[in-house]
Amino acid sequence: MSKKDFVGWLYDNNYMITPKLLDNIQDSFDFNGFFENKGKFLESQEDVLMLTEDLLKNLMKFELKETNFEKELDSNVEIISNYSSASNKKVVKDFVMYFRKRYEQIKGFLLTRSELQGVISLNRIIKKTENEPVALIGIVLEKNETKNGHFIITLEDPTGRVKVLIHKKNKEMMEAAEELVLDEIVGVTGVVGSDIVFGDALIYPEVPLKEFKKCSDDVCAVFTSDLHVGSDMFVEDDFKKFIGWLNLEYGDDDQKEMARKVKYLFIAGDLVDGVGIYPNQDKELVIKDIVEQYNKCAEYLGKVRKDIKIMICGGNHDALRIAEPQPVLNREFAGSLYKLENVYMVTNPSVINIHKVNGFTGFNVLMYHGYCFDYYVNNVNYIRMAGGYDRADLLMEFFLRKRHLSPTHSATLYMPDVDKDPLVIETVPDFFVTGHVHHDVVVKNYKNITMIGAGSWQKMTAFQEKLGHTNIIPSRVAVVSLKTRQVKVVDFGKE
Ligand code: D5M
Ligand code: FE
Ligand code: ZN
Repeated sequence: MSKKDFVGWLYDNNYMITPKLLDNIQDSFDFNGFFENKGKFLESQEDVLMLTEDLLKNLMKFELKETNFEKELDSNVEIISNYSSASNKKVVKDFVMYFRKRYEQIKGFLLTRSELQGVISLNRIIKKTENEPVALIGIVLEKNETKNGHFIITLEDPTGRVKVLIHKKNKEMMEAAEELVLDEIVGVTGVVGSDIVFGDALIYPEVPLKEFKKCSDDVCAVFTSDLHVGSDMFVEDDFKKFIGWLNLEYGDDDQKEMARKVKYLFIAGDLVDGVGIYPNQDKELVIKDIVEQYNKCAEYLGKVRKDIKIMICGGNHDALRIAEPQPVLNREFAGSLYKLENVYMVTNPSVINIHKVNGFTGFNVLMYHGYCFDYYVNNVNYIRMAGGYDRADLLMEFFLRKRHLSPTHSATLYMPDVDKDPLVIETVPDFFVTGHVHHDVVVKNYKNITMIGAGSWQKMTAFQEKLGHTNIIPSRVAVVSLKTRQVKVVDFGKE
């Protein structure tokens, strides 16, 4: 029996041998003799361990600590919330229903707040006498600053409308009002005036403090986004290093040790650069055919170790409708990605539960590309002033407080064709990952939710430069230990 036959026998019997160990088996080894004595007793993983240790002891100088025969760790992926489109036809009635559903969903979150116990519908305010305290819930129809520096907001619910005055001396309420945007649903407490309510406090639906979950397995999840395969600015060499790292072929010992623990890889949209996405894009494409772009993408992702589960959603560059929620990638164009057995296609947005194994309840990951960020960076003052696109963390906090991924109607196109608003943040996640911005990776904890503004794999394009995006930093990924919840940012753009 040859070395090759030996390996074949191991595979046939579902035993694994590491390439390193194999390299260390000398060709002069007496395989036949070995099988006569040992081979027939091989029945379990432990037997293989014995066998290989025996091999090692007998055959070569080899440091045992370098071998890796740990029990293969379990992994698991369940898609908790995936949008399924029933129809692409939309009529005005659907939009009315859509807003009504959103109102009911977010009202549900607000009603858990103690300040809003005893909330009344807006048509009942006229029955109240002046100076009586009230609690209200409504959609923000208007927000205006008066010449004296106060805010007046108009709230609407299914029964009526009311104006609320936010006095500039009420610092806390003024600060909260800074981030109030049109069409969002909020609670207000105050006292009744004539034709107006004098506001005391503004209450956002907000996420509750989350349990800071950790699992006992020493496994990691990697978060990235915006590959833009097909673009002449796609950083192919860096991306190859990243794939090499995942496959334990690249990096120093510590980095390889980290890579070995990776079981989950999230990619938050813009897998390819697409075709005809912005004016004169074709001049910046090295692959001009959308199917070829996805094929190339699948070629890279197809090299990733199969025990790493890859979750993919679409972005505004993918060959999909731009309206959110976006369905899973199109099979016709991205068929090559569908062929990869470790790929899970999810909608944008979606909630995915990972690592529900051995009695552990798993982690919920909210994944959203973030196309609507453009609107909020430009329209929410405090985010723009704090750094705009550099502050994906502020954007993510903003959405978590509002329990909605795009509260303002005009910020994103959306499809009102389901029985609830799929952009409402219903599940409070353990991880919230977004892409789109292409600036540096941002990681922040908010109420024990790990927020990750994932990085990109595309250098600054001429189009982005024209838009003023000069702070584009590709080739960095966030690696999260699910055991410790520590996050490391690994840079593949060096050298
Ligand atoms: O987005 C890449 C980057 O370019 C991201 O930071 C947003 C920015 N971008 C893209 N389109 C626009 C528009 N229309 N206005 C402002 N900023 C924009 P990507 O989705 O990869 O093209
Ligand atoms: Fe992008
Ligand atoms: Zn994008």
